[in-house]
Amino acid sequence: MTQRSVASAVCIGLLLLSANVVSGRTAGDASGRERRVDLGSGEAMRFVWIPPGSYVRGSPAGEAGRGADEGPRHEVTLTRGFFLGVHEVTQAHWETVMGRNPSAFRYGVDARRRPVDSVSWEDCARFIARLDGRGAGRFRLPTEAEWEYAARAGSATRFPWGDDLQESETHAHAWANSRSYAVTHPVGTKPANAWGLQDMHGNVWEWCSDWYGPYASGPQRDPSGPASGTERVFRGGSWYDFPVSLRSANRHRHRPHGRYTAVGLRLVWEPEEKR
Ligand SMILES: [Ca+2]
Repeated sequence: MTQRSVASAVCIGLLLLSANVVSGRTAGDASGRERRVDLGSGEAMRFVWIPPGSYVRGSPAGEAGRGADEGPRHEVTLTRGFFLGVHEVTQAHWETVMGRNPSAFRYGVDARRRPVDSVSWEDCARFIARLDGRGAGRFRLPTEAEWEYAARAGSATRFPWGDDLQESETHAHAWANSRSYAVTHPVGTKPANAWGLQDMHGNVWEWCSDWYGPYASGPQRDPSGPASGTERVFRGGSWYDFPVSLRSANRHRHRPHGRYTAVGLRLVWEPEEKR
């Protein structure tokens, strides 16, 4: 390809991307709660608007399976709403943006619709930087507080579908051990929560933006975790974990360079225009 034809191809690519951005800004459901951001190559991400509000973060002392780091419970107020991915980032999304697919579960006819796995927190930062350069708005990981707010979707029980003490209902709502057959599954094949989000629980854990640290006591506004740390938070449990790890309040973490077959991500999208 000559230099001129490369330049032409880049221009055409930019025009196509521009068209995609326009469709990203206009496509959505009638209420405007859901939006679609095209990535090119026929791939798109869906986002749903999560309104601002308050909730009680953490678990009560008596919650079955509780970890000590889930308290003290405290009220969190999120003063700003945000667009959160309806689904985990898929292998197709990742490959479209990064040009490669690092997933352990990349084989099989449905692999491209499965969540990307084996991506570190640092890999996610690189993915987001590349997405940000596409002119379709800005992207980021949710804060841990945003993640739990969205996962609970107004619920205060162990899981958004109830306390499920026998954990017999979990598998109707989420991909978890021992009904996941030890693999990830295409996103969006389990029911959505009350706010339209799927697979918040199970399939893959989801990196959050926060450093891991103990909760402070007392009400908090827009918390974003400690200023520094050694491990980053991920949430929600996975195909590998038994249902108890899928509880809304459960917290887990690892060093930011760690890659795990049970950990992926979900994005927040910040469109350029003001709402
Ligand atoms: Ca998940």
